[in-house]
This record gives sequence, structure tokens and C-alpha cells, in this order.
Amino acid sequence: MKLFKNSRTRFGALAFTAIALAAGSAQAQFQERSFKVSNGVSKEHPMGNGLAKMGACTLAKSGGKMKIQPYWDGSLGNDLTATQSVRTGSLDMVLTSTAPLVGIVPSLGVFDLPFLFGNETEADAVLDGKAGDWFAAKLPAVGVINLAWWENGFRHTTNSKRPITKAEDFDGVKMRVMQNTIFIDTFKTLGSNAVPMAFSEVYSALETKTVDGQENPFTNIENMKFYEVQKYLTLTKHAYSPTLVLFSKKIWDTLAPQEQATLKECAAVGREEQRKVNRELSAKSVANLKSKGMLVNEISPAEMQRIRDKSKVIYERHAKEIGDEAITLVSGELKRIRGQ
Ligand code: TK8
Repeated sequence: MKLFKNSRTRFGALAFTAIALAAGSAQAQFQERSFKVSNGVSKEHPMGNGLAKMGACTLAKSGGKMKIQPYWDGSLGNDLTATQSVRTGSLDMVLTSTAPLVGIVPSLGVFDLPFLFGNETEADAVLDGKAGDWFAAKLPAVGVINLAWWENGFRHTTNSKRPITKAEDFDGVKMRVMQNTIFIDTFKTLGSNAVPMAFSEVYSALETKTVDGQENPFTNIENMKFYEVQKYLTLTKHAYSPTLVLFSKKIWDTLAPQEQATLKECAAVGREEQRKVNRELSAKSVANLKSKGMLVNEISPAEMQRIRDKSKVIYERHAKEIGDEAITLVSGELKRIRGQ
């Protein structure tokens, strides 16, 4: 029995050593790193919740060696300029909407088509499925890796001139839009004077009446305090903006496989938190924005249908630049998800 006990102890010690060595060698693949990530929003935005979860995950998996270091309020650049820095390798990461990148990757424009998604379930299914993978596969060619799809959200319209109750109410409103041809065309077609502008300039443009209105998800309207300079909020829900979690390919290619896998796994952990908090906050936004003095209105179904009908032409006008493959893939996925 004594012999058996000793050999069992020896086996136990060997097993323990083997596991410790394996864990050690796995963590040995991690170098001390601190990845800077650029955000256009402020740290109280749900992007902060997502990055906190992602960072806790990378620290846990790397034995404290891999840190995520967020920068806020466009301090490292706006969506487009920060993405350019990520492409050159002078910045590690950026959380950006797809819209400003359409000049670099035209097929991303599919997500800017008005009324494409009807709800978050559809958006998640498309982005987290084969369509999202198809778009992600196009990004290394322009120097970035998409770690996961996070959420900007459904976009609604604010302005300082009038409640928008029908299509004609857009007429003459100077509307800030994201810097891409699809948003410019959509709001021109609705009758607005569309003014493309980086996100970081929007508050002061609204305050100085350089523009009358803008359109963004609820959490951005709250986070950027647009309610201080906008009287009217109309629940148009006219587009859904995804958020890319872009990592520099130049830096990515220097990482060990374990480090790359950890970044992707932890970006997915961050995604679940960020979407959850974004949706929880959005559910309270209308009440919050009313309490800040905004006059909130919905558009009647009949008038909404007229706006939808008016914006249908955008699909035809921009199909060529977006590309048949992207449109066929996303519309096919939507038909499948909707059981059509
Ligand atoms: C933040 C932007 C913002 C977007 C916009 O960096 O520009 O209006 O909705 O979320 O990406």
C-alpha cells in the first residue's frame, strides 16, 4: 500500500508540475503589452462597459500582461483619422462606425442603407453570422483586423427647428450626417441640406447653429449631451449602425497566436456586455431625454411609409458602389432570418 501511496503522490506531483508548466508556457506566449484604443464617444458611453469587460478578460487570460487602454472623446482622432492611424500601425485599436470607412471599404455601405434592419435580433444575426465574417475578411487587405461587431445602434433624428411629423418637415433642415455618400444622399432625398461632418465637431456645430440637426442612436445623443442644443427628437429609427473593433494588422502580425486568440475571445466578451448595456440604456433614453427638456415625437405609420418609400431610391442609386455580392449576401441573410 505504501508503494502505491508513494507512486500516487509521485504521479500527483508530476501531474501538478506538468499542468503548471503548461499554464506557464501558455502565459509565456504573452508579452507585457498595453493596447491603446481610440473612441469618439465619452467614457460613460456603453463602449466603456464593453472595453472594461474586454480588458478584464485580457488581463485574466494573460496573467496580467495584456492591458486595454481606452482613450475618449476623439482625443486620438475621429473615426476616419484614428482608423488611418491604426492602418499605419501608429495606433493599436479603434472603435468606429462603419459609415466613415465606406471610402476605404465600399461594401460596408450596405449598413447605411435606410431601414435595412428592423430590430437588434436581425442586426446581431447578420453581423455575428456569415455576412459579418464576409465583411471582416475584407479588412486585412486595408490593414485592419475586426475583432468583433459591437453596437452603435438604431439612429433617430434631432433638430432645433421643428418636430418632424412628415416627409416635408425635413425640407431645408441643415442636417449633419456621417461622412459618406449614402447618408448624404438619403437626407438630401428626404429634403434636408445634408452636411457631412466628423462626430467630434457635431456638438459645437449644433450649438452655433452651423447645422440645425443631426441623427444618432439614443446613447450617443445622451452621452454627447446633444439635448442641451437640440429641442426636437423624432423617433425615425432610419438606420442601424454597427461598430467595428479594429486592430492594426501591422501590430497583429507581431503577436503570438495565443495573444491573437485572446484579443478575439475577449472582444466577443466585450461585445455581449456592450450590446447589453447599450440596449438597457436605450430603453430608458426617451424618458431621460424628455426629462432633459426635449420634445419627443413619433411619426404616424402612414407618414413613415411615405418616408420609407421616398428613401427606397437610395438602394438603386448606391447598389453599384456597394457591390452586388454584399447586397445579395445581406438581403439573403435577412430573408433567411425573417423566414421569407
Ligand atoms: C463615434 C461615431 C458615432 C457615429 C456618428 O465615434 O459619427 O454620428 O454615430 O457613433 O462613430
